[in-house]
Amino acid sequence: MSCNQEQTFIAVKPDGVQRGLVGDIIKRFEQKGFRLVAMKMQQASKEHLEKHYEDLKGRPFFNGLVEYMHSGPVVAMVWEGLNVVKTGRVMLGETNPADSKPGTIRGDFCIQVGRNIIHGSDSVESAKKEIALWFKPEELTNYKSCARAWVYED
Ligand code: IDP
Ligand code: MG
Repeated sequence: MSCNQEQTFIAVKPDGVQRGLVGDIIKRFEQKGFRLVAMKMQQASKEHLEKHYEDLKGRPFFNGLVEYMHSGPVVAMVWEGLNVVKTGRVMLGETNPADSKPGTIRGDFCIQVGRNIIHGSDSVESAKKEIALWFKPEELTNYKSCARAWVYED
C-alpha cells in the first residue's frame, strides 16, 4: 500500500449534525486534498458506541459520552491520504475546544469538551479498528481521484 493510501475514521458527532456543520467539516477535508472513501449517516446503538470508545471505559464521563453519541445520527466517514491520521487530528484541534486554536474545526465551531462535534482516529492502528467497526469492506470505495496528480508530486 502506498503511503498516500493511509486512512482515518472521521465522524461528525450528533451536535455537529444538529448544528448544520456537516458541510463545513467535509469541505475542510476536501479542500485539503484528502480523498473521501466512504460516508454514511447512522444513529449508532449504545453497544456500538461502547465498543468504539472501549478504551475510555471507566472514565467518569464514559456514560455521558455514550448518551451524547447516541442522542442523534452521526455522519461517519473514511478519508484517505498522506499522513491523514496525524493531519486529521491537527485539523480537528485539541480534545477540549478551549485549548484548540482558531483555524481548527473544534477551535472554530465549538466550546465544551462534552460537545466537541467531531471524532478523528488518533493512530493508524485505531483508525484500522474504527473503520472495521463502522464500515463493511464493500462499503469502502476504490476510485482514482482525478485531482491526485495535482495533490501529490509522484
Ligand atoms: P478525542 O476525541 O480528542 O480523541 P478522547 O480523549 O479520545 O478525545 O475522548 C473521546 C471523547 O470523549 C472526546 O472527544 C469528548 O467528546 C469526550 N470527552 C473527553 N474528555 C471529556 C471530559 O472530561 N468530559 C466530557 N467529555 C469528555
Ligand atoms: Mg480519542
